[in-house]
Amino acid sequence: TIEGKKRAIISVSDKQGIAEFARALVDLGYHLISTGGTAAFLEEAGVPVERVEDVTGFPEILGGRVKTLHPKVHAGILARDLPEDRRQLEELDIQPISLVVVNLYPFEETVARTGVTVREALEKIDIGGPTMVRAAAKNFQRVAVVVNPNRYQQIIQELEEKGEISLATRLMLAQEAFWHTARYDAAIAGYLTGIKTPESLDISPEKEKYPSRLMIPLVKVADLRYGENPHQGAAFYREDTMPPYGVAGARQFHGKELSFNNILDLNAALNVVAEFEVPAAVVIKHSSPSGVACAATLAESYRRAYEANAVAAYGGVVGLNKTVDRDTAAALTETFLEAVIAPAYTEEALAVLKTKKNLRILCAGEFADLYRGMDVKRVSGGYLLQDPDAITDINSLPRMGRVVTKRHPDEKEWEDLIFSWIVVRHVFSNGIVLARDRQTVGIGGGQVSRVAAARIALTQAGEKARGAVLASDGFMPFPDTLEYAAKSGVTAVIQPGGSIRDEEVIAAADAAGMAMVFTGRRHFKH
Ligand code: 93A
Repeated sequence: TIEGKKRAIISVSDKQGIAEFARALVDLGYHLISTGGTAAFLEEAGVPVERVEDVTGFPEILGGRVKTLHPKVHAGILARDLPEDRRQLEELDIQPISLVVVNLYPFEETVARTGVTVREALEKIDIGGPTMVRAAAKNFQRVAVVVNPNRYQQIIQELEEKGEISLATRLMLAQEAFWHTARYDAAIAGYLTGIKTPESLDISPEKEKYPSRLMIPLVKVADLRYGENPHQGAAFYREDTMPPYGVAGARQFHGKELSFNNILDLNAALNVVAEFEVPAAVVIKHSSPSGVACAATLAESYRRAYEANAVAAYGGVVGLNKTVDRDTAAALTETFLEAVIAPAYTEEALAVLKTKKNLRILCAGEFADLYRGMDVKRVSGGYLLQDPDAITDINSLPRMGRVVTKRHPDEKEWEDLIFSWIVVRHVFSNGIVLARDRQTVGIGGGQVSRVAAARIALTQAGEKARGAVLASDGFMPFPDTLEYAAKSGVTAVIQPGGSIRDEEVIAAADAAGMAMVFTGRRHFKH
């Protein structure tokens, strides 16, 4: 074949882990070639390397802009294992290279810093690195390319076990490499597109919040059996972050394969319970909460969330915001559920839950930062981007909210008003939530009139509406919803306010002896 001694070129900006990796390669019989900084780093670590200048017979020039851009390097990478290619390499005294280890100038990290000038950013556009990466990836039939330092260990292990990097691994590495350079170029294109004053390279361009071109790198998590309905094909993708996060980063411990709708419901479940500091539980059906509750213990929270609408909860998806203990697990196994998601589970709890053969058990880890980046919605021919509807600062609500009625909410009402205001954010508009003792007693959502949503919530609550509070995701355009609620025994209301008939609505609340809070902020959800 083409190979004599195995040759690897190593040229990395991120030097983490490279000394150990390079040493292991030398131990496996590789001859190493490196660019200036990498060579110095490896020599310092006592790893023998040959400088790329000594291979090319040409110095690194133009302040490093031209280091590896040379036929001795690129023919060494691109040569096929064909008689004609072998002959040409021999004729021109070019040694074949079988492993390329490159990570690029940190362009994204550089432009993410504030105050970086265009001139500085341009210097961080790597040319030689991606050229080697793309050449090696193109030639994956013979060459392996490593762009991701997380792969070093795996590569060494494979070399130790099999004596070579398999074709399957080389293909996988090539895929990773081209995604890597594609993303790299997208970041550069995005940055350059944001430059409005090309005359001066010595200013730092203002960062656009919504870029004029958008590229979101996504990684496939799994092909799904089907989509929302069995006749629709589907797959699940996650954002290309390390580590993965949110519902896309959750680990499944047990149960049947996740379905498309399970993932939507798990997402909704996570979003609701992540709002609460105290133990909280939610049951989700069709992306909507059927019941939400807080209590002193997680088990009690779950029971109350379930009982909030026991009919709907059958076959639901449950979200919990604390480590699931045995009591909670026991309660969860009492009925049929599709899936449960929580930050963690005790061993005992898992053992109990696993007695349900099909129950999908998901571990989400800590809930930090569920709302990273932009919220995206698809429309025909395009996408809408917006800031996520940020989590309400629960503690500031009583101060933020303005009491508009003669009577002020008492302490218990305040607690329920805050609770219901948090929940109503997660109900499709028009949304109405009735709550009592931090348990939803009626939820009306996805209605085309507010009064219809209120009717559904009040009918569902029945007697439980007595002494409950009401949250409305948008303002009440007429006093009708409020009058209807008062008649059913609702004592306090929270809503954005801002209708031209606010005065009439306030008068109706005063007439009924209700307390009402205006938040000044609405929470539509579509
Ligand atoms: O300026 S470059 O685009 N020109 C090159 O020929 C070249 N070859 C490798 N940058 C080049 N590299 C990059 O240098 C690599 O992608 C790597 O990020 C970096 C390693 O340089 P050093 O070994 O000197 O630290």
